[in-house]
Amino acid sequence: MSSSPKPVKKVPIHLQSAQNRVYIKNGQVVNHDKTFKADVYIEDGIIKFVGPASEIGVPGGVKTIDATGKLIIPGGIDPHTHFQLKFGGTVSVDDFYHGTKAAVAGGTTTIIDFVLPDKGESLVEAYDKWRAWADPKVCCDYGLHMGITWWSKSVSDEMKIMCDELGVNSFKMFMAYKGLYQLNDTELLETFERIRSLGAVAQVHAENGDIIAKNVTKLLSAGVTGPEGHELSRQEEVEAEAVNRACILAHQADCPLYVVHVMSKSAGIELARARFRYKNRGIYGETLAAALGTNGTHCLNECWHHAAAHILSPPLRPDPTTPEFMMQLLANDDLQTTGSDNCTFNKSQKEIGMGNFSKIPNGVNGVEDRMSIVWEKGVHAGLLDPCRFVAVTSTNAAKIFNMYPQKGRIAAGSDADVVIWDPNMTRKISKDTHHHACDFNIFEGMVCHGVPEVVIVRGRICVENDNVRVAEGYGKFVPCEVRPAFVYDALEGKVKPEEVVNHEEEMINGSKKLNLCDALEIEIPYQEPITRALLSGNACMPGAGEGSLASTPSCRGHRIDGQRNMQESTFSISEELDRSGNRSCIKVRNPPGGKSSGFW
Ligand code: URQ
Ligand code: ZN
Ligand code: ZN
Repeated sequence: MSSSPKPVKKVPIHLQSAQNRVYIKNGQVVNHDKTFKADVYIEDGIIKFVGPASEIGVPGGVKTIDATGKLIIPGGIDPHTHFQLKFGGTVSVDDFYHGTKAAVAGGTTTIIDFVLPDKGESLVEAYDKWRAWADPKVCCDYGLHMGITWWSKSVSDEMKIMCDELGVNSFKMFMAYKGLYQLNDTELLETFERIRSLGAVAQVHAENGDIIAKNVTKLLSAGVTGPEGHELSRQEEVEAEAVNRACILAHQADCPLYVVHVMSKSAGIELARARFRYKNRGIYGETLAAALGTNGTHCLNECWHHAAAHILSPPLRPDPTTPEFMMQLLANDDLQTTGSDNCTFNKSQKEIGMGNFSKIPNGVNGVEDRMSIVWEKGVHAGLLDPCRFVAVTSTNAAKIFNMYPQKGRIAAGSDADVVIWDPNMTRKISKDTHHHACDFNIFEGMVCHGVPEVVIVRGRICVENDNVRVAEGYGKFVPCEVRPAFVYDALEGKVKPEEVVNHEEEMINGSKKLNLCDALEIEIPYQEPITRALLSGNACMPGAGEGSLASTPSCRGHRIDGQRNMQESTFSISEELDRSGNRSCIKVRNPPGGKSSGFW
């Protein structure tokens, strides 16, 4: 073993324009698996060097940034956006320019949007439409998922073209939106089998659309027409049932499944149970900034516009303990990613649903504030460490959709999507200062620790000194190959995912680091079926005390037969919530199949 130190290889630095070359010094690099002090050198949109300053001569004529006291993290990856989506009889106002500008402003440097063909529409034609919309407008790189909104041999055939020729490796099926996008179980099984054969990744919108359709009819005919009817029509168990069913259908088809927008404790538990049942192979879950940063009590607000602005599906839940629970699931690796599902509508657009909550265009903001929300509610709250923050806001999405390590890592050879993150800086969220095109922000007034001080998009400095300077059309489409190793090597048993070993050991000997509630008890507020609530004459808030009278913001009365009676006042969701603060709860004790010290 030579005693003398190896000669340090100097990285040759060619003289080029400073804009192409950025040198970040004195920062703390944070990747999903480790954090370390290092300097970072960027040239021509690629990270060329990560390491000690001694190994790289400080070049002249290069843009140098001092990152003392700051973190150097991979640019955020938001795996779930809907920019300029035609939906609910209108079009979401954040187009691919405003949406990606807002993303970059918040530290996200890659987004993955959804092509959602109309029923009967060719997937390839729909894809071409989305590319034509996005390519000239995007300020950051982007990928595309494909929605399977109808099913036929031709759809199955075109899925192969998406994978082989057009850089799409994931397909989203809907178990809700009956009559619009919803597929039945046979169709779901067939899509899962097709996706498995292509080496792609399945996604589901997991809610039972049949229950929802029935409940919407019952609620409207009983005179419940305001935004408060939205969550009543699709309670937690309606989401949880679909999550469980989707996981079983996918497992039966041996197809990897990514459940999008997991919005409730019940659904999160079902996903965690499936992950444990299948040894973390092939089941992944996403939650949203909305679920982590706010809750469904806003949908009970006396102001119709405020309530309607918080409507998305699956809904925000009225249980105020949901946000922390979802963050704990991310900490436990029971959930893997955070998206935004950014699908914004202005107040005037939301008014389409005035008088009928089922017509309120579904969707909220999130793409700009996602990273700060996760830092505030996760890291600053002591539930996540910085490495886990990077995993759930960037790296895991890159791995699942096969963009890694091009995206999602600070390493030589990776794209120079780099954020200098100030963990101690705070910012106050407001519609008056955000970069969205919409006139509402569901996080209005929230103060978050964790602010992107500098955002570099494939080598271009787009955020610096509180200035957002993006270039429309600078972003590029990121083709995603099939068979992401992170997914398929685990699914096919080629690797034993590390966390499976730790997770199992922790589950068996009870040493699981995080126990969400004391000794296996998880408080799930009981929600009475609306059939009983509505038909009980003096309907009361599901789960509240019997016989309580009140009136909802939208409904001033209904009779036993469900007909609307303008004279009587009926249940008021907000009043019942207040009066029955300690709503009856059911406790989930030892899971079926034996003792566990955390999730099943
Ligand atoms: O369901 C989705 O993900 C799309 C249509 C956006 N809307 C929503 O409420 N999540
Ligand atoms: Zn969805
Ligand atoms: Zn969505």
